[in-house]
Amino acid sequence: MEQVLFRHNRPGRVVTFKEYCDEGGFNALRKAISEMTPNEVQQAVIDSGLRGRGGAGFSTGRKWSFVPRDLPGPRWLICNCDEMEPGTYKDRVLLEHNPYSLIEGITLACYALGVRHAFIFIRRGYEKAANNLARGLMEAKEAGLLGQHILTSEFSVDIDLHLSAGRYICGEETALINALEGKRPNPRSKPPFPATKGLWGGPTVVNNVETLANVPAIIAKGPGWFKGLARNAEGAGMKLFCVSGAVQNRVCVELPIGTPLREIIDGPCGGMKPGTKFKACIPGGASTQFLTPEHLDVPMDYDTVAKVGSRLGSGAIIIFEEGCCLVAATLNLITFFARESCGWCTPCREGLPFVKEVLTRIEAGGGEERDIEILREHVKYLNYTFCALAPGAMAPLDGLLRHFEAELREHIVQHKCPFK
Ligand code: L3W
Repeated sequence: MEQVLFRHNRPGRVVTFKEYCDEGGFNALRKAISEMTPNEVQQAVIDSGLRGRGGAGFSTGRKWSFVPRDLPGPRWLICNCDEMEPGTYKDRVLLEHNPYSLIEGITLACYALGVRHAFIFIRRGYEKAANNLARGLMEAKEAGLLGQHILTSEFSVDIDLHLSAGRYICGEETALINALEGKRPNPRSKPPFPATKGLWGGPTVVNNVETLANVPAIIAKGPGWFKGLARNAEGAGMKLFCVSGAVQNRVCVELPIGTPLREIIDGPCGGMKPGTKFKACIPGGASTQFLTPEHLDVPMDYDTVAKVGSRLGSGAIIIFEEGCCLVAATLNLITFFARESCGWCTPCREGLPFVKEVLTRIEAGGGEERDIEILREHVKYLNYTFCALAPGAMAPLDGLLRHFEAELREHIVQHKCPFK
């Protein structure tokens, strides 16, 4: 199968700068600088249908187009490598094998946007990925592909690697911007969106690693080719899916967007763990809704997954088997979100620990019938916050209430977890 992001991968080691260049690496940058205007690069990304791979799935080219080009003062690009969504490890796998597609992608994005200074915001725990990037940035600079007068043109850009102290909230774009400014990472209210008012008040684009790493191939081979890689008309391009939970092989694979869930499980994952049966999954990191056996043939693209009530999110699929308690699984996720809340918005700060308390009680057998309504109300009210953390935390709970209310009720009626 054609690979875009994993094309240069070597088993068990990082691709070298020479190998990447020998396989056509940095030719997209050469092509853009010598043959394309910045607007043409942006238009190619719009036409490719590339959507943000960090979780929200927003059109990348459209996001770029929001950046005002006529304002005085600098504008910025930030690559979000603060990957911390539970179950999500795709950007780490990508960068441990190849830092160059990202470096080339960032440089192309800066060319399109007229940005002179970009940052890679990476969590400190991603040591191997950070080392690969640091070396890659040096190699690209020495080869004249980064820094002043790239490929002897008028185009110059610097990329700084910023090691984050690491909290989940730092992956939220406005909290990330505050962190980069040296402030406490509380999210900012949107609008204004970062595209118009972001880092130090300047127009700022924040894109995920996987998103930017796709850009060189789009420029090299064209937007039509990229779009056509998807399995269906709703999708565009490839997607990294990282699968964990009750499958035979827990893998991070690159597949066409729109590949049905069943094929991902039965193919690269080698099926369910022996003796287990699929009960449910969370398709795109912890802040998405449960999918059930009736969704096994759903194509994994942004629009179709949204139509069945969930989100493709980051493409991190967590699989649960029959006999596994989804109340406990949801409690586990809520515990994570409650801990990671920055505490800025009251519904999030107070609501998440309360939801955790209610679910803990139900799981321990002390739940009451009215708890179900209380949980339902919180799914509704925890949407009124600056950022997506609390609404995201409510997604699996909402899914639990929609698809597995009977399981919640069993806990209450039996005064214990029915799976223990
Ligand atoms: C200008 C408009 N820009 C939307 C931009 C906005 C953002 C993007 C999506 O994250 C999920 C969350 C987590 N003018 C705009 C506009 N934009 N309208 O488009 O925006 P939105 O609001 O749909 O989503 P969001 O709040 O940014 C929602 C996940 O994303 N998340 C991401 C973490 C990512 C990493 C990573 O990449 N390493 O950690 C964080 O919350 O799942 O549910 O850029 O500015 N009219």
